[in-house]
Amino acid sequence: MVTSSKKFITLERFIHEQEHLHPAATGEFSAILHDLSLAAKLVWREVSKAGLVNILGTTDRMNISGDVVKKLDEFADETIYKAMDHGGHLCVMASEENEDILHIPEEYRSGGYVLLYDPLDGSSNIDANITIGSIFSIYKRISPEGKGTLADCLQSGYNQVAAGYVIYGSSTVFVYSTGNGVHGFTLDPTVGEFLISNENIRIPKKGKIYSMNEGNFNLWDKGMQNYINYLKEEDKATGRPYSMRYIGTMVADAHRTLMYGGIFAYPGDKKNPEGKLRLCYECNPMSYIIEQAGGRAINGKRRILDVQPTALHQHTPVFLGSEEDVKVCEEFLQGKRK
Ligand code: AHM
Ligand code: MG
Repeated sequence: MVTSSKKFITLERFIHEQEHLHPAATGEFSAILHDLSLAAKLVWREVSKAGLVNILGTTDRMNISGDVVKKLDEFADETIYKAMDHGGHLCVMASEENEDILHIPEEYRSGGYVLLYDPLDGSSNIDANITIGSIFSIYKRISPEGKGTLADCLQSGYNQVAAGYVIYGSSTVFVYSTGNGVHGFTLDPTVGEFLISNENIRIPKKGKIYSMNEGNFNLWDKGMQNYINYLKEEDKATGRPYSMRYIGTMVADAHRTLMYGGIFAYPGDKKNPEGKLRLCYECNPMSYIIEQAGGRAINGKRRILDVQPTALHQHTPVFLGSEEDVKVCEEFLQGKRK
């Protein structure tokens, strides 16, 4: 018999094995991750059909079975909510697509956890068939019981008990961490399972790629401009000039940064001093993953995960990636280097 060293471990089994590392675990938390992986498959199924909608016949936003065709981001938003609302493990949710917190329907039990999610990140890329993703973040509730509250959702990122994302790219990958390393699972669509593909991902200490919307260069402050000019200078010892890669989907740009190293940023600028990305839905979960993989994530002044959110949809500048790259960037932002 030919044997191979490859392990076929499903996400489901991996989650159970991780649960056994914590003797006090109730299984509640594992159940949330299971439900999320189901939501990811349902969203993937729709995302992968996106380009076919016109071919399969839709008129006036009605599909062939007579249902109204929803925008993909609305579909993803509802799908994730519905996959998660009845498990009995969550007390409240909040989604980037909704202004207010989302309560668990009265008929279902409330649990001990809180879920925040960005259902479809990079949605402006959908029509061009460019990679998009979903992002999630899980906290323990701080309210004592009953319905979850806004305060449950407005916790600092360091309180996250798990975070992750799903990237719908050339393959679909589910990446998550529960504070015990970062693990990636690739969807095998033929069996409908996420199989382990990247166990214990570590971000390189330093990379050679920078990723940001440089079209905003003239709106950035001097420190940021100096940093970009520095990255473009030639210097063999520090591997410059760096390459620039920018997809415009945070999930994809952050995932590449996680795998290859370097830096991803969305700085504040003259028009939007707090940048474009959201602290609770995008920056906290991504910062958690990057830190768990050995990287660094700051808002220019401090660690992202230490920021106390004051509003669900608040924005924050973000600089994340390889430890060394983010440190050098920070020195430029703080005027220590010019
Ligand atoms: P979205 O959540 O509406 O898709 O917007 C967020 C996206 C991020 O994925 C990405 O990093 C950023 O917007 C790109 O913005 P820009 O087009 O300004 O570069
Ligand atoms: Mg987004």
